[in-house]
Amino acid sequence: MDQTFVMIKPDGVARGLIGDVIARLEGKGLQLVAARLEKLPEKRVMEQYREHLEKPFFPSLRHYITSGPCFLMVWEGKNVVPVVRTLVGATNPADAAPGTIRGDLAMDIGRNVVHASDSPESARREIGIHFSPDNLCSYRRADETFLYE
Ligand code: IDP
Ligand code: MG
Repeated sequence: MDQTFVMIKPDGVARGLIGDVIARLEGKGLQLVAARLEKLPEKRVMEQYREHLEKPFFPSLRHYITSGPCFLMVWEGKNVVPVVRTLVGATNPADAAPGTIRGDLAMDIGRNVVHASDSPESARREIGIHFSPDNLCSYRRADETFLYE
C-alpha cells in the first residue's frame, strides 16, 4: 500500500487541531501507521525542506517549524500522496478550497497548519528522515472491504 508523510506544524499543534486533522484523514479511509509528537531538530528541518534552503522565506520557515512541537505521521492508502494533498489544499490558505484543511482552518501561507509529501519519492525520503522502518505498524482496518472495491 502507498504511504505518505504528514506533519501537523507547531501552529496546528498549539491551536488544538491534531484531532481535527486526524479525523479528516481517518474519515476518508486512510490508515495511520506511525505518529509522534516532537520538537524537530534544525538538522531534520533542513533535510525535510532541502528544496527550499535558498528561498527568501526559508529563515522564517525554519524558525516557525522549530518554534514548538510538531505531530509527525505516516498514513497509508491507495494513491495516498495525491489524496492527502487534495485534502490539505493549496499552500496559501487564501487560495485553498473550502472543505480542505488549509481552506477551513488557516489564514496565512506562513501558518498553514500541515505539511504533506508532494510525490511518492518525496514521501519515501521524508518518512526516512523522521521514522525508522520498525516505527511503522502493520495492521488492517476492519472496514477495508467497504473502503475498496
Ligand atoms: P507545500 O507545503 O504546500 O508543499 P511548499 O511550496 O513546499 O508548499 O512550501 C513549503 C512550506 O514553506 C509551505 O507549506 C509554507 O509553510 C512555507 N512557504 C512556502 N512559500 C512561502 C512564502 O511565500 N512565504 C512564507 N512561507 C512560505
Ligand atoms: Mg512542499
